[in-house]
Amino acid sequence: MPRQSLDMVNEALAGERLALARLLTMVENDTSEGRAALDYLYPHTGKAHLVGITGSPGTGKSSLVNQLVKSFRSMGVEKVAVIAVDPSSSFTGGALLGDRVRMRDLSGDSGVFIRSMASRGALGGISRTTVSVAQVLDAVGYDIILIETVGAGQAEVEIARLAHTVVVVEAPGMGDEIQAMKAGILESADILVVNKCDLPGAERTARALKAMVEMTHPARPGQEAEKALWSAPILLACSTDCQGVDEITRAICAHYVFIKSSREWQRRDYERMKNNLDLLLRDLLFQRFIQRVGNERYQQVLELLTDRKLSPFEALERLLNEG
Ligand SMILES: Nc1nc2c(ncn2[C@@H]2O[C@H](COP(=O)(O)OP(=O)(O)OP(=O)(O)O)[C@@H](O)[C@H]2O)c(=O)[nH]1
Ligand SMILES: [Mg+2]
Repeated sequence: MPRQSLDMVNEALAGERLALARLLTMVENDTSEGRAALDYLYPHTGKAHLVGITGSPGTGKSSLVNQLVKSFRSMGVEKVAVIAVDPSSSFTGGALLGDRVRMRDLSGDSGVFIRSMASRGALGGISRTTVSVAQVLDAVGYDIILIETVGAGQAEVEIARLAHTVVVVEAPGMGDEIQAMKAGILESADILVVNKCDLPGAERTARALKAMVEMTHPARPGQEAEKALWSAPILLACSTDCQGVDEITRAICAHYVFIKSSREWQRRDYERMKNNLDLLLRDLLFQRFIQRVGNERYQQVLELLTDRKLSPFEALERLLNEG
């Protein structure tokens, strides 16, 4: 690693915020220095509790994250980091700015570090760069890392693969039944929050969720023992006036204790590492393959495919024969 990068990494390890921010940019841009820094830092990872906060747009995730950070800090957690993954920002930048403003009241706290990042857009892009950024924050000593993503279908699944604890945030009056039908979300939720409980219909949403959870998590015989022991609590909160926030913090801590005392922590770590390695491998093999075949040839075959002159399997066969 170049001397300059090594200095930056060591400064970040020593708690220098500017060095950390620069390091994260390198890692996010996936530069060779960024990769070398991650290699160097990797032995320091594995301690942080990664908490995913997901849910439909506008349910109040950022507001809640803001309150959760304060709650963790007042409980005595020394270092809390936030990664706000914002798919919409690549188009407008607006939502990102909103988050910055909302989180401004945390910026005076030296125990808090906030990182907003635009998702890469590419398949698996959210998780790959987010995994790396989380690893850096873990390595430099952040105890809890809250990762906010907007739940747009695939994102919940990705966040579930990324985090130790998944908090799904819903809000009343957003088509409860339809929302709850997104069973994939409920499958991956460790904690469910009905935020905006100051608005009418919160209790009804909570009941609808409860019914859905009972349907998707029936206590089946033969189910993994660890899974059967944790049933996702459904908590009401109002993040604009702090109501119910400490209960969520406590539930997150209780889930931490649960996964640490069972085999869940290792299982999730393994899943996370495997998923990340598979993504890296797929990316690399694809890139190598395209290099060998040539992008032009790839486009030609793609055109034959779209013109219905080749079927997908025939296209595959042709590329493989040439690669
Ligand atoms: N009434 C009420 N409004 C809330 C509450 N929490 C957040 N809001 C408002 O809901 C709007 C969206 O809040 P955000 O925290 O940005 O929601 P988000 O889920 O992060 O939004 P995206 O990141 O864009 O998906 C804002 O206008 C908040 O002020 C709440 O508990 N009650
Ligand atoms: Mg947000």
